[in-house]
Amino acid sequence: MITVHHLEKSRSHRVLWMLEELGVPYEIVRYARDPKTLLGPASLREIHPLGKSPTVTDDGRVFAGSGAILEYLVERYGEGRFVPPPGSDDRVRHRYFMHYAEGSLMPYLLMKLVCGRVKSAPLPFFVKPIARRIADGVGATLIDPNLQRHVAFLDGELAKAPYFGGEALTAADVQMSYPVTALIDRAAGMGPLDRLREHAARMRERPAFQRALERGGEML
Ligand SMILES: N[C@@H](CCC(=O)N[C@@H](CS)C(=O)NCC(=O)O)C(=O)O
Repeated sequence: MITVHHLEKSRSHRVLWMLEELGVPYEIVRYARDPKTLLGPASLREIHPLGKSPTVTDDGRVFAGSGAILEYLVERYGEGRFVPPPGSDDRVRHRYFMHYAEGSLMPYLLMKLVCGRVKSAPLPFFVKPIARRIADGVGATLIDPNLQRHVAFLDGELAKAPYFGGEALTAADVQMSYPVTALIDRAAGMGPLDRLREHAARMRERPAFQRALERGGEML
């Protein structure tokens, strides 16, 4: 039996959704975030040294990292589903978005989140304006211009094909669901979000996505 080590409101939703799409039975071990720091508990480090979620165990093997987990699940249980045919243009696009989600887009979304938290952190009054200035500076010079480019890029990609894996739903749409949801949440005013919103709504309507929400709770 597959076990998903599931941190509340996290990237781990993607793994539950993928398993629901595949129709593979699984059990969930739940972890709560620290209400102040939002970090996961130390007990996650007993499963994998990095202590991150999602982490999955299957047949005595331990897997961490959503992209690697999704690829493993599709390869082992997909029977050819959720990945475009080898050698096709869609396969190239699918692979790109499997890596782009965590490798290219998430770092800016995480920086945006951290800078927002720095600005609202309970700091001594004389430090607060300095911290705010640094966070605003990083936002204006690094984070926001990059997020604007990502929004424009993703809008263009969804104009070419309805899915991140091309013409049909693949694991790339599952992998992209978390950063797309975070982008819609954090990138208001940074460019055209309509196609991204439409994609997110279409994914959310899927019965498997809904079942994952019922079992694991909201992702953000
Ligand atoms: N690149 C990893 C990132 C994993 C990750 O950072 N997960 C977050 C939840 S979204 C986490 O475990 N945070 C808790 C912590 O850092 O203590 C993946 O795609 O799985």
